[in-house]
Amino acid sequence: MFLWGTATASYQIEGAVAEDGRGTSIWDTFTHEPGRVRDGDTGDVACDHYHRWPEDIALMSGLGVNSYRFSIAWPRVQPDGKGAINQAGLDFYDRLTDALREKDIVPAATLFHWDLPQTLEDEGGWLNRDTVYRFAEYAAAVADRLADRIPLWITLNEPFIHMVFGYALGTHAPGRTLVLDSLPAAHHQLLGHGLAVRELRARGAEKVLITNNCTPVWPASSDPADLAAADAYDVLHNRLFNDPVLLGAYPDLSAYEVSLDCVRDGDLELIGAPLDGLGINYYNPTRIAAPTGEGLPFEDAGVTGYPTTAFGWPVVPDGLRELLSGLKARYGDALPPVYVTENGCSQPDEPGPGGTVDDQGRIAFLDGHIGAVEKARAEGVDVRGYYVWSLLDNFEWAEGFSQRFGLVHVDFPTGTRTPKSSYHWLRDRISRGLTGTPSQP
Ligand code: GBH
Repeated sequence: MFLWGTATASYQIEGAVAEDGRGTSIWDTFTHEPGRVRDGDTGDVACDHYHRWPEDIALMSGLGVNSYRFSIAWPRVQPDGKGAINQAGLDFYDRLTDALREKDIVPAATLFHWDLPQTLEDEGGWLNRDTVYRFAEYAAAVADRLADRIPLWITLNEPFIHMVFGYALGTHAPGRTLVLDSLPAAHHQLLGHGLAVRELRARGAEKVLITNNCTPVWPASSDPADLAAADAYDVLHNRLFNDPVLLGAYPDLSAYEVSLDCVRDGDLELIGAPLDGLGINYYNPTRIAAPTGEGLPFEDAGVTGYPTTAFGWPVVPDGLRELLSGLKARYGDALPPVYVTENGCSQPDEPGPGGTVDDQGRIAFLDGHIGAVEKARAEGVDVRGYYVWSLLDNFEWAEGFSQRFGLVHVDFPTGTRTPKSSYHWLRDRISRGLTGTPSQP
């Protein structure tokens, strides 16, 4: 069964940050520091999904999806990131899981979508190897409670973005600006992934994945310097995260003045444990040129000549086909089935007559990208799922509520939900199925 879904993340939709014993995460801290997030927005209330989840499940049911990717907030489960398990926090995901199953919607749970307990950040966060063992403990606690009913697990969401925005550039929590000294955050997240795989499997989890955000890398020209720069970028963005989980080895990092001396014997065996799938999030390709100054071995040359989303990101549906086929070409038999765990676009807030939201741009975006999945499948890539980011307009990290990715419009702060034109279009598109597969569900 091809999985058609929508995706969300705990901090971006839940709100209820002080309820039922939830602890503080790095995003609570970060959003309450002046100047970090556009307009001072926070996830304190967000979409109030913590209270409105029955309505959100009804929306998914009406949309006709057969899966829902959500994330579990570590600080709800373990308020201090270690020690006692807060069953009241797990109760929320327990209710959600059962209600989804009742509607024949396959729950797909992500264990970590960036909301690290603040207590762990105070001890170094993902730069500290101890966080890896805390993550394994948390994974075990979640699996103890839910592995019997959640068939699809994703250990981490986009460890690259968490490392770069959170630890290298500081535009996301925890707001550190270590540039290339952030690399241990990559290795420790990946090792946490490896240990979590073991805990999930020990508790009978049916399918275990990791989600990496991947981008096709386009050299700005055929000049050897641009080609070398593009290769260096591909290593940092894509291969640093895909190679160790699929091949059990890090790529050659010699283009960078970095050391991975935090890697210990046995780590890569854990990181390279077999997976049941690779989750990939795709937004756009990246065009890379040789550096003009000191520092990094590449420069972002910008993709031009394509329409852009409200965020300014280029819309290149064929980039998804290129990415999927490229993964197959690089990893061959080592590539497990692929799930597109996020794809979507932000659009301006355009309320129309009678409370409607006519987001034709999103319809064109989704139509093109679903077509790209069909083409990749025709080229032999085993793609098993497609999740739209996102079900709801939500808290878009450093951009607060200014970027809207939802199939469903959310009026902030009242929380009123209104399905957009894309919601109705997608319901029809799902019912037509993918080429080469019987119609869904
Ligand atoms: C995902 O990250 C996250 O998983 C999700 O939480 C988030 O809400 C969603 O995407 C939307 O942002 O400057 O043109 O080269 C996506 C990571 C990083 C992908 C920035 C696009 C830059 C585009 N994104 N990237 S461009």
